[in-house]
Amino acid sequence: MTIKCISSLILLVLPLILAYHTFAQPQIFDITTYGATPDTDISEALLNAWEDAIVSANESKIVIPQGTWMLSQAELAGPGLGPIEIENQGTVLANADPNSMPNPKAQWIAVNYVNSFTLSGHGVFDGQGALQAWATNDCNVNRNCSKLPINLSFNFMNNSVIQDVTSKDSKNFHINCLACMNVSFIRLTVVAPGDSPNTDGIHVARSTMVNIADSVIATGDDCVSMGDDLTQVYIHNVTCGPGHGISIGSLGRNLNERNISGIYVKNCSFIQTQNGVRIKTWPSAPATIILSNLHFENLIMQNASNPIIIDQQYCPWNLCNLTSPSLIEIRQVRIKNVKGTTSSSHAVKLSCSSAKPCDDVKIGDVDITSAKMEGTKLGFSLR
Ligand SMILES: *[C@@H]1O[C@H](CO)[C@@H](O)[C@H](O)[C@H]1NC(C)=O
Ligand SMILES: *[C@@H]1O[C@H](CO)[C@@H](O)[C@H](O)[C@H]1NC(C)=O
Ligand SMILES: *[C@@H]1O[C@H](CO)[C@@H](O)[C@H](O)[C@H]1NC(C)=O
Ligand SMILES: *[C@@H]1O[C@H](CO)[C@@H](O)[C@H](O)[C@H]1NC(C)=O
Ligand SMILES: *[C@@H]1O[C@H](CO)[C@@H](O)[C@H](O)[C@H]1NC(C)=O
Ligand SMILES: *[C@@H]1O[C@H](CO)[C@@H](O)[C@H](O)[C@H]1NC(C)=O
Ligand SMILES: *[C@@H]1O[C@H](CO)[C@@H](O)[C@H](O)[C@H]1NC(C)=O
Ligand SMILES: *[C@@H]1O[C@H](CO)[C@@H](O)[C@H](O)[C@H]1NC(C)=O
Ligand SMILES: *[C@@H]1O[C@H](CO)[C@@H](O)[C@H](O)[C@H]1NC(C)=O
Ligand SMILES: CC(=O)N[C@H]1CO[C@H](CO)[C@@H](O)[C@@H]1O
Repeated sequence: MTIKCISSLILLVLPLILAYHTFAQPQIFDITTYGATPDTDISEALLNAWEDAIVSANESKIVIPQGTWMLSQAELAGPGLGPIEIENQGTVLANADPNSMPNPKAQWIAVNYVNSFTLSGHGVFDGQGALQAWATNDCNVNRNCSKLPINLSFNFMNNSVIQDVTSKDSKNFHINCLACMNVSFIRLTVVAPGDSPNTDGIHVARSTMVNIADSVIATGDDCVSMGDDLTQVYIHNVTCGPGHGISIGSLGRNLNERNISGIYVKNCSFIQTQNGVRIKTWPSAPATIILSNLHFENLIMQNASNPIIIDQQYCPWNLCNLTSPSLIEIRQVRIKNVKGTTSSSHAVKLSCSSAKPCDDVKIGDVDITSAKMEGTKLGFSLR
């Protein structure tokens, strides 16, 4: 009786231990077992590994081993049955010529419709934008430009983490996150030269609960740019520079834009950047949305041109009509503890809309001095 009882207990517990064990050990999908070799395009091997991983109910891990790999393009779509990780230990190179990508209008690597996804490893995704693509990227001056691919594109993604990887020399935006919910970008390195066009570090829009933390972003455009329809965005301990700073906007040009609320930029440094934190909206533009609950705290500026700027007359290269003001309303802005130096003559520049004046803006403990005239403390520019 006792023996029978113990043995049935073992029979009951053993599968639980095995089940726990298989859950704790992810199933590995190494791209080299899918035929990836260093001198050929690994896109097919990666896609085949992905197809196997998403049908696995267990936790799965796709491994890109150490070495240099060529990847023409990959669109990895879920949903998967279980959590999926891609660990990049190597250097993944894009084709230098954007027109040699199978679909030049699509992203380089896109991961769409997944829940519980992790991108990890200390590898590099190298867009090789410098070789050919940047010369043709004129989206900064031409509204009708041909769009180059974004390097790493994450869309419709929930409860996921992108960590430790490096994105280098993207042909266009480095990383974007559209329609993401609870996605964290941690310990990333983004590098591109200060004069590379439109190479925004991380662009987020139409998302909620996005964390960007402990990252170093050096690029030719915004380090982080935020589009419309965002709530609960936390940007902590990001070092930006060179680059155009951390920006909300530009907004206003699209009538279907939606509100932004709850942006927290804290403990960030801006080194030789064009801006520190910036909110930019277009005049003579149709959108009437509200940007509220915006917090900028504990920021260090090292010769940033515009440490804090609200620019509701954002109109680069005269692409708009300044006579009709922006219709976007900015309210509940908190700016606290901003220190350092600027190359300009102001610490804070507020250029609010005459149609929708900024409301409830509180600024405290701003200590910015001129980088040119040492020790000269600077104040506000209001217009
Ligand atoms: C996946 O896990 C199940 C139990 O949870 C196990 O039976 C199966 O063998 C695992 N598959 C692989 C490929 O590890
Ligand atoms: C992400 O969450 C949203 C909202 O809960 C849900 O509609 C969507 O199906 C989820 N996506 C995935 C890929 O799980
Ligand atoms: C935009 O560019 C496309 C092709 O590149 C062209 O067909 C179209 O006419 C252009 N539109 C405008 C408004 O210039
Ligand atoms: C957010 O996602 C992480 C996994 O990346 C998960 O551990 C956490 O529970 C999620 N938070 C919420 C509120 O769903
Ligand atoms: C801030 O980020 C840097 C770069 O990733 C990291 O080395 C440092 O430890 C982080 N600081 C804190 C307080 O987490
Ligand atoms: C923006 O917020 C306002 C005030 O909360 C609300 O009335 C309006 O409908 C919102 N607009 C959109 C597009 O969600
Ligand atoms: C910012 O830094 C301060 C002091 O170094 C620290 O107390 C605080 O927890 C940090 N905040 C965030 C959100 O990292
Ligand atoms: C700008 O808009 C105003 C008022 O709508 C209009 O009178 C003017 O002609 C426009 N200017 C240009 C250059 O389009
Ligand atoms: C500050 O930045 C300006 C350009 O914005 C540059 O000309 C100047 O040399 C920089 N000064 C210092 C002290 O780095
Ligand atoms: C997103 C994106 O543009 N990534 C670029 C990253 O770099 C590769 C290589 O050039 C490009 O193809 C991608 O377009």
